[in-house]
Amino acid sequence: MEEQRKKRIYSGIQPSGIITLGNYFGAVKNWVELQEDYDCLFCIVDMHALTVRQVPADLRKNSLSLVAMYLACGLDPEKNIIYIQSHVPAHAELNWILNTFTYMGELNRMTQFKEKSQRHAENINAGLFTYPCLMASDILLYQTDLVPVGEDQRQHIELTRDLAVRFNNIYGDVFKVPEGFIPKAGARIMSLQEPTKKMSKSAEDANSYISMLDDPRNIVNKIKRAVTDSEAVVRFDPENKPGISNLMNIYSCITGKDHSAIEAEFASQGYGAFKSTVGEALAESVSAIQVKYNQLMNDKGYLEKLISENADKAAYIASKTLSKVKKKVGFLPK
Ligand code: ATP
Ligand code: LTN
Repeated sequence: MEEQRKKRIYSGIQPSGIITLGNYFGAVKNWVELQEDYDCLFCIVDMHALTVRQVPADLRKNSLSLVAMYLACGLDPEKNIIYIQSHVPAHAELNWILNTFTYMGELNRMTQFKEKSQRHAENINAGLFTYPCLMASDILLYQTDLVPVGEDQRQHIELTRDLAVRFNNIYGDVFKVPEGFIPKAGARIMSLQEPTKKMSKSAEDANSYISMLDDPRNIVNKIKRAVTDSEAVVRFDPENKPGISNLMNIYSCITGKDHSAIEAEFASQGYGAFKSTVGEALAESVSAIQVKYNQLMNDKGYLEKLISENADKAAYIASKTLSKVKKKVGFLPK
């Protein structure tokens, strides 16, 4: 029997800082689990990162660092195409075309746009507004089946699906209509200081997030300082106890234990003991990743060669979809 082609996965992270525990549990950890069964592309979306002003040297540094982090977390560079978005011009080209198929009203509804325009009131640029069109281009260029992301990206995936269907209805079957894949645990890790907001790598207060490169002692301290409540009972109740529930989610992601098992484990203990256990467990798993990360960062030549080769592989796949699209919309062949 003919072997069936594996389904394709596509996902990406912005090199807008060092990735946090939220990016790890919401995205990368799941990619690692899925990589065996799918044909995967994992992108460093540097063009998306430009929607917020970046220091050029830092953007370069963060981009290469994110490549190393992907590998350190367990993505296999032989099995997956790990590459930099700006190395493949097809993303920008499809983005333009999809802009012309997206309505202002659709983009106006995006909660990420609303949230980021509040946070960056001095720079509400057109790129921030059309950000979801570029994300749709990333996904649709590769005829993606599945997009593993955190909960905050659900709305963008819906828009991507709408655009694919809209385009296909006019021009025939050009794009595969992708599905989102949002994990059960870890899809929304919250800020340690304001547990009703999501943890974000570009937040101002470094105590609000745990960076994957934080010193292990600092991780333990940040968890100790995490905002909780005064009830002193370890109980899962995101509405009334967002801080404790967030720490329970984090602990659940590390250990695989469910909420009721965690409640039982800490039934007769206060928050102090619970926080130390979570902090220590976290510090241990993050420092194992850091050891690999540091080794990889000592061989920048290897990382640069990898992304250069992978850009060619990605560009080849992307070019097939892009040529089809150009033909359909009526561009004259060269
Ligand atoms: P920024 O702060 O620069 O906006 P971010 O930390 O929100 O960045 P992204 O690069 O936008 O991260 O997201 C990369 C991936 O991580 C996406 O799949 C996103 O859904 C996931 N993710 C981001 N934050 C969290 C979180 N707090 N919990 C779970 N998943 C998250
Ligand atoms: N918008 C995403 C990052 C992103 C992405 C993608 C995720 C850009 N392109 C394609 C999945 C597939 C975010 O997390 N902010």
